[in-house]
Amino acid sequence: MALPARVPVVVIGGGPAGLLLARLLQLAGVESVILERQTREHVLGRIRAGVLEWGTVETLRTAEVGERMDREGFVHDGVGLSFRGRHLRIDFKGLTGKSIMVYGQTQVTKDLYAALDDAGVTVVAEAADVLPHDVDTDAPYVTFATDGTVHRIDCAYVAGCDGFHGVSRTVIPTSIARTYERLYPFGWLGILSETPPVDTELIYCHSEPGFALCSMRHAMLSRYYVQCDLEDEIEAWPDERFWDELRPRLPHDAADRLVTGPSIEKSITPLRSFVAEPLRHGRLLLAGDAGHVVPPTGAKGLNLAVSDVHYLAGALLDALTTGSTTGLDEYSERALARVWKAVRFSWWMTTLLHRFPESGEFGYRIQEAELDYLAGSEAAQHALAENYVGLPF
Ligand code: FAS
Ligand code: PHB
Repeated sequence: MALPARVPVVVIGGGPAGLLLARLLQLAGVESVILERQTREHVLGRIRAGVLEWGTVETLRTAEVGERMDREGFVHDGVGLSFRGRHLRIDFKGLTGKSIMVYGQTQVTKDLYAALDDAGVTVVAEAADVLPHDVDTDAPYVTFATDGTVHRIDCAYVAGCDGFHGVSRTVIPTSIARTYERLYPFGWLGILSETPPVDTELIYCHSEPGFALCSMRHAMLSRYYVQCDLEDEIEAWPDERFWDELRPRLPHDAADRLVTGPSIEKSITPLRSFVAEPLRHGRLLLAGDAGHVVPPTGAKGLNLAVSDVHYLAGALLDALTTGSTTGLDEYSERALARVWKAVRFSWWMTTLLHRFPESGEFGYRIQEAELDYLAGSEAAQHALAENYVGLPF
């Protein structure tokens, strides 16, 4: 692969954030190179988010990668919350005028890769030892190795889109970087099964045994999650145990409709809230999970990556085409303002719906009281709805 010696932007990370940023830059005529640590098969094999906020839908359409999403995605006008045998529907459309799109992150990633390939954007897979250099100067560069050969690419800016475990955040001096974190005392065990979903919309379940979520990818592909112990190993969860654990957490009608089948994917995800500040250091900009992580309860992770990139793409284009760095100077504060509101919402949904061992029965009854209040308050439902469909970019 012939690599350029210099490009305006080097993007570290070929997940949704890095791919979308490179796409928006390319559509504006700005060249970039994406350096991805894993193989493309590995990236596309990840099963992650399933819900797109409407701002994300519109951004993907702007990036000219929304055609398959519009054809194969499912527009949902609400979600269900179940608790104490009740089923409360939050009417997004009626309350906010907005909907969500159910379309897997895997498909979003596939669509972005296809568009970047068609446009001839350089995506280096299996890039090892990626490292940004001199990001606090006007001449940053990035080194990495492929097939044992070390390469260097000079650039004007480095976009750190390499996720929570990436390298980009580590080059910000500890004297400058501030981090905020909350670890939750449980994880999510998720499965995919080629079975019909239990309902036409998602159901978030609060129950004595613990949290569960019923989601889907299409009419014959269901996505389920149950709250599990942090120490749980996937080997201790044969399919039969999963279904036996899921069923009692569902509302009775959904439990009666549940169609079980072999899992085609099964994984355990730890839950954390994490924010790194600032999202900029010199000519290094962080976007997506490289800068923040949320528990998936609010379906915000992927959507925050999109809003970060929405802000960052505009700021980079201003700097590269007009020389104005105002957008870059404001990027971190602007992105973090939206990030923290989504971190709060994700924390709130998680604390509302999961069993917290240390909170005991009092904590469980408080959760039921809050759900009962939600059921009786249009104002409370409106607040949940406007956060879930996505606050304005
Ligand atoms: P990503 O982590 O997706 O992408 C970063 C990329 O950088 C990866 O491809 C990685 O291989 C690469 N990389 C890392 N280090 C590198 C290095 N040193 N050099 C080069 N490349 C490097 N969100 C939801 O909304 N709902 C969910 O249900 C949900 N489930 C999740 C389950 C799991 C297991 C995880 C980890 C996350 C989940 N998320 C979920 C959040 C997830 O969707 C993220 O928010 C989303 O992937 C963010 O996209 P990126 O910022 O691009 O980060
Ligand atoms: C999913 O479908 O994977 C999904 C949906 C909503 C969430 C988390 C995950 O909050």
